Amino acid sequence: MHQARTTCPYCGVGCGVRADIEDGRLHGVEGDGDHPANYGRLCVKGSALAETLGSHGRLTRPRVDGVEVDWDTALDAVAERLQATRDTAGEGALAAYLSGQLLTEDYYVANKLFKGFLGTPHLDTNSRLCMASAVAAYKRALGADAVPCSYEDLEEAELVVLVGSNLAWNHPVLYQRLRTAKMRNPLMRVVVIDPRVTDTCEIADLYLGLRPGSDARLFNGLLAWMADKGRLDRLYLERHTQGVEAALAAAREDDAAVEAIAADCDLDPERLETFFYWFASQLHVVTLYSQGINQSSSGTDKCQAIINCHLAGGKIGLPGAGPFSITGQPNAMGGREVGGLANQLAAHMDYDSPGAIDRVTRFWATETLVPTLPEGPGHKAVELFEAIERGEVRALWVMATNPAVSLPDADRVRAALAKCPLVIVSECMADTDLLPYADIVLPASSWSEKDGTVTNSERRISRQRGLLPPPGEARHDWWIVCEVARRLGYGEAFAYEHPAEIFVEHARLSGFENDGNRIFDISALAELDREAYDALAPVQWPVTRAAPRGTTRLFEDGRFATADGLARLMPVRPRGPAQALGESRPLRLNTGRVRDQWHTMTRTARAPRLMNHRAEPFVEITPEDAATFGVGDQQLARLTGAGGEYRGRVRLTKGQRRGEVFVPMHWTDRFSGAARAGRLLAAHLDPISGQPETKHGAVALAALEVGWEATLLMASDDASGGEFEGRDDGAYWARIPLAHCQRWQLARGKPGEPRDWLAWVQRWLPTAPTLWCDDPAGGRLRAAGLEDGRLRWWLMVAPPAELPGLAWLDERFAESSRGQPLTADRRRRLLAGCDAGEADAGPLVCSCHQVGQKAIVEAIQAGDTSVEALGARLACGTQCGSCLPELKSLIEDTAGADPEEEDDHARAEQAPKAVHVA
Ligand SMILES: Nc1nc2c(c(=O)[nH]1)N[C@H]1C(S)=C(S)[C@@H](COP(=O)(O)OP(=O)(O)OC[C@H]3O[C@@H](n4cnc5c(=O)[nH]c(N)nc54)[C@H](O)[C@@H]3O)O[C@H]1N2
Ligand SMILES: Nc1nc2c(c(=O)[nH]1)N[C@H]1C(S)=C(S)[C@@H](COP(=O)(O)OP(=O)(O)OC[C@H]3O[C@@H](n4cnc5c(=O)[nH]c(N)nc54)[C@H](O)[C@@H]3O)O[C@H]1N2
Ligand code: SF4
Ligand SMILES: [Mo]
Repeated sequence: MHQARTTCPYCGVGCGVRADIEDGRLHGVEGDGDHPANYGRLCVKGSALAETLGSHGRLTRPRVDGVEVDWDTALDAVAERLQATRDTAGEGALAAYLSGQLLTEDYYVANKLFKGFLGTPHLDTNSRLCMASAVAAYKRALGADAVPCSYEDLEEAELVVLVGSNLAWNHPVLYQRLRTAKMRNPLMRVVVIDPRVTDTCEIADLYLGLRPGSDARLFNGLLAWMADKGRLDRLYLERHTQGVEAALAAAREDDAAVEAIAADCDLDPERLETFFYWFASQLHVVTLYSQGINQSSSGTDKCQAIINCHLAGGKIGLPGAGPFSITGQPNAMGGREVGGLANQLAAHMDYDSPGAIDRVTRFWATETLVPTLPEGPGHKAVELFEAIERGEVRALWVMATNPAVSLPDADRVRAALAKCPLVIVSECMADTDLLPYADIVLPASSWSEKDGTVTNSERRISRQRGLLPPPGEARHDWWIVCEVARRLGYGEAFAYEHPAEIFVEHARLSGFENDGNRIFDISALAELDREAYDALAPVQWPVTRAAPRGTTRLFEDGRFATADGLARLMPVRPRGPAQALGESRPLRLNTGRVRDQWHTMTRTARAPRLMNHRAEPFVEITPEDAATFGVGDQQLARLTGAGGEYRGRVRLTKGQRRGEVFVPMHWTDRFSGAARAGRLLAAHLDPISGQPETKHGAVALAALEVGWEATLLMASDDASGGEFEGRDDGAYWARIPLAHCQRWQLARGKPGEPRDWLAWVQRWLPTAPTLWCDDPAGGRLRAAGLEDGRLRWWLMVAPPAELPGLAWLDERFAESSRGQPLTADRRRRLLAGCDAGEADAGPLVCSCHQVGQKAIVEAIQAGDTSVEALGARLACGTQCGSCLPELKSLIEDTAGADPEEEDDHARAEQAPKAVHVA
């Protein structure tokens, strides 16, 4: 057994991981105590990494037109077809769509090939759906896409404002760091600004549950308030910025009275003014913002409104201060560094940066090529698919992202993909919603196999190391790109033998004719040899001769990356969501993430314990709205939006605002019949960044009327999914992988219709029922199929609330797959689904130690009314800590329930501490 060090492939925190390797297998992971992003911590997704590996379900052979081929044939086909498209339709017909989950080296060569050698500007990335507005605002305000802060600034701040970020679920390790810092510093305050009460509110001193989309009004209001109360840092503004007067004038175009702002944002004026006062009276303020700000048709302005307030108060370039855009994907930042957005060229140079086209042309030595470098920006993600729809773009290469799911108006995207004459997909997994649209499928290596670098949210470059060989014929993304480049005749420019060589070239370009003009400069790393690259310790850019050990904080001298060194405050005029509510679609749709899943679930759904926290697609809504729309808790509902329908299970929550619903972004056609959030959203874009408005849809809600519901468990080798998978049959199904079987949650028929389930079910069960217990009058059935005494399937027709805990049954499937027949006693208990006297654990709360809600509630009732006491008794919450907020709210609900308090909003909005406004 040996331990290797690498980096987690999920979120932008970029945690260091130590992996135990033995006999060519990865046995387990733990947090790397020396990595400055996490100092040994990992969240539940990171700690489950070992469970998501294995060659099962992986793509292992290239495919051309549906036929498995060898690599030479596949690479020849890619090169020939790209060349043919370029010959007939011009270079502008070629496009690539990349991802913040590629490594920097993959990204660099793809960008170099498409923009530099194929001569097309149409190379964009899924970061367009994620970071584009944050990037645009940083560039406009600070002169460069440069996150000023570090994680330690969150710990050193006196006030941390979390805007549109559910940090507890989406950047859990950073959240834990903040939580610990807050415990150590009782003076630190945390404000959460989010229309939803999330687990992040656990550490909030003040929660502002604002009207969706009203953030710019709120921060404009703050700017005006600071000016009115004499809280601007006049000296800082004068020396280091320009534009404050215009920004203030724009902010004052709306009524600047606190009451008026509060009314527009639907907030309590006293609480709002408390926030204003806290912000204005502290110098050490970090405002951390994420998709609640970015995923908006006015996201750039919202980011700017936040940055304006920081500049106006001089709260930037100091320890514990700054506007901190947190990145989502592990290498969204690295993609921005190489120029992976369609409006960028390379290494933080845009097409309109003075001399950039000429400089990059010389660096890549593409002077003699026809065509040479593109002259201006290409299509941004949503526009790219519109260009495909119009037939202008005719060849698309997608790497490490799933536009058939994650783009808004996703069915239209699917139609465009279906029409596109050449779709090439580089992917690790064998079964995704995108692959059916691919003419050429290229199997890529994945985390633990890939070798290169990623950059996290605080500009820290870390090595992700290749520890295991890829399964089958899967190959590294950078290698695939270079092989295609060679076949197109560009072999010399792509003759890399190792990612170290690519990284060094990227580092050289960052310093090439830089002269201090581009803040992204890692030229001190351009000398790394392969050994030094392999050993590279995490380091924050810029890394230059002047700062060889990296840079913790930017703009400490008050000089910004603009030509005159001054930061820009900009006038912001608040705009509401572009997707309008109306009679036919009266509810505001919010979409986002859940704690234990990653995006389209291709990896996280492979770890059964990560499926338990939220097993099915859902719709969160207040009890009042549910009553109005005639849907009940745990019943099925349908949402109708701009591009189609979404079906999921209702979860009543008091943390939601009235008139709003929340759905997860994760489910695809692989996991449910109609549960793609992207179908509900219209594609409205920010005019500057091109980022789509995926947080503010408009939907109608109705109950999904069904005749009966069932749960079917099938042995994993029977569960091909053939009957449902990929199909929307108008009813409801969801697939939930368990450790040793597949669970299908089904609903069919019409209320009052004769229950035809036996006939319906038997059609596709692998064997006839061996045991059954029928209650037609009650509409209930339990049945099981055995073969040679081994369990093949188990069925219960009943509402899922009646399900026994499934761990016992899953264990019986495990025995059966080992060839062990059921004991007579267990056979008798089979329809009950548990051993005599065994209790069901209830919904899973702690994924690490698999502790269910029932045990926790019982322990609380028995007197364990603190998270520490629960941890001591049940071990829940003692490993990664991701469930601590949930434990706390269970304690509040069970032990501390105050009957006067009617909802979570009321609880989160407890009256603020006394406010003294100077
Ligand atoms: N578990 C998990 N973690 C992840 C990911 C994952 O898939 N799963 N993905 C990673 C990626 S790529 C990203 S980009 C990040 C995203 O991280 P976050 O931005 O934290 O995630 P979201 O859940 O998309 O949205 C954040 C919050 O914005 C709120 N919001 C909605 N509308 C508004 C509004 O108008 N104003 C304000 N102020 N808030 C609003 C939502 O209610 C939600 O709680 O997470 C990363 N981490
Ligand atoms: N409604 C709604 N939509 C959203 C969002 C939202 O909040 N709401 N958030 C948006 C945001 S912020 C983001 S970042 C996107 C994310 O959306 P996507 O990028 O579409 O989602 P992923 O599931 O991460 O897709 C990555 C794919 O690449 C594969 N893959 C993983 N590693 C590799 C690799 O190394 N090489 C290759 N070739 N393939 C690999 C995975 O198996 C997976 O199929 O979704 C966006 N869409
Ligand atoms: S917080 Fe969790 S998902 Fe994010 S990098 Fe760390 S371990 Fe991975
Ligand atoms: Mo993202």
